[in-house]
Amino acid sequence: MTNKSALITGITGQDGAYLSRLLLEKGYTVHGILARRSTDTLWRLRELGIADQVVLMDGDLQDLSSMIRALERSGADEVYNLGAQSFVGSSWQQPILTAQVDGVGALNVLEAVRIVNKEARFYQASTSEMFGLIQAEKQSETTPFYPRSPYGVAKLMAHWATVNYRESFGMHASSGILFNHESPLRGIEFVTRKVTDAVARIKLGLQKELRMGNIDAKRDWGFAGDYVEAMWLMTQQAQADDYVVATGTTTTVRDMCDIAFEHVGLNYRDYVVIDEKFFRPAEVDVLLGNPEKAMAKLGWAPKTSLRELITMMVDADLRRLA
Ligand code: NAP
Ligand code: F7E
Repeated sequence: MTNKSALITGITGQDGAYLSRLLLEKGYTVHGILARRSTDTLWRLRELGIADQVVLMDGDLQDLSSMIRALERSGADEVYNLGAQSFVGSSWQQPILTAQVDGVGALNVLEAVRIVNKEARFYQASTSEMFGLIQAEKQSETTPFYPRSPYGVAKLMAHWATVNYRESFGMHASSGILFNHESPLRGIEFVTRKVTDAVARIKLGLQKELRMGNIDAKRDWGFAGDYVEAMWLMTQQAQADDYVVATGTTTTVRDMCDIAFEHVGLNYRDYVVIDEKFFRPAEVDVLLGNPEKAMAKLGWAPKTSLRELITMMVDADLRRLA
């Protein structure tokens, strides 16, 4: 057990909830930034039964002063920057907000760490979306980036800011280039959860069809619970570095749908309707990560197959709706 303190931006998100649970289990005092909203955003922390075990502080990634205050008040030894406008589809509608939160926001956290405690270890939630129009069949830490959305562009800024603060100020700043990771706590707008929620509704007679965009897109999907372990392992290393975190297998959205519908004895072809509304101005057709460095240096490995993940999500949605 440790007596360290951690600060998590994005604590109310999918990864924030799983990372909080992991750090609490290890004995950390967990602090989190709560961005002001008119709705209740604590449902994930409640589902994991940890809402009253974390210390929440008002703040916004766009407000440097609130980040400095959070660093001072938490006395954080480790800072995990998970906060973001994380939905790629929305980033074309809100490109400037996305740049401010996902790009400049990360810089605000790096500045707060540099100003308050340069020795604190920093983790940046980078993304496979930075590879976008892929420049290698299997993407690794050395694959050139080619983002295809305002989200990918903003995240690329944050990634390079992390590398730059490591090189300029000797900060322990790591960038985790995580491929898609999902769970029963995934936001409903993302494709896996949209599908598992719809499958549960259709099975229970609450919905008739499922309208989807490009189901030929391919993603390297893993389980968020496995991926937060990689985040923590990065901050425990003697040297900060950048790591791809992925499963090393890729699957079409179509085949993911097939797994989800099949789990409740249905055929996706009977329910999925293609709707132009869900296509993106520029698509990332295929992502496939090479996690060899994370496996070799962090001793990390994914533990959950796509079938296990999707069936876990369908079962969770069936339970919620029942
Ligand atoms: P998520 O569920 O969408 O959570 C995003 C979090 O950011 C929420 O807690 C949200 O708060 C917070 N947030 C949004 N705007 C903010 C602001 N202006 N100030 C402070 N906090 C703000 O995302 P996730 O799936 O957990 O992903 C975690 C991080 O990893 C994100 O940075 C994402 O871009 C990145 N990432 C995700 C994946 C993936 O497949 N999940 C892969 C690679 C990278 P509210 O709850 O109040 O909205
Ligand atoms: O889309 C296609 C869509 O929205 C996956 C974020 O966590 O992972 C996530 O970004 C694919 C895309 O995730 C629908 O066009 C088809 O090709 O679940 P998604 P994403 O865009 O890959 C990365 C790594 C992040 O960093 C992001 O934060 O599925 N697709 N039909 C659809 N997608 C959605 N959402 N809805 C559809 O109806």
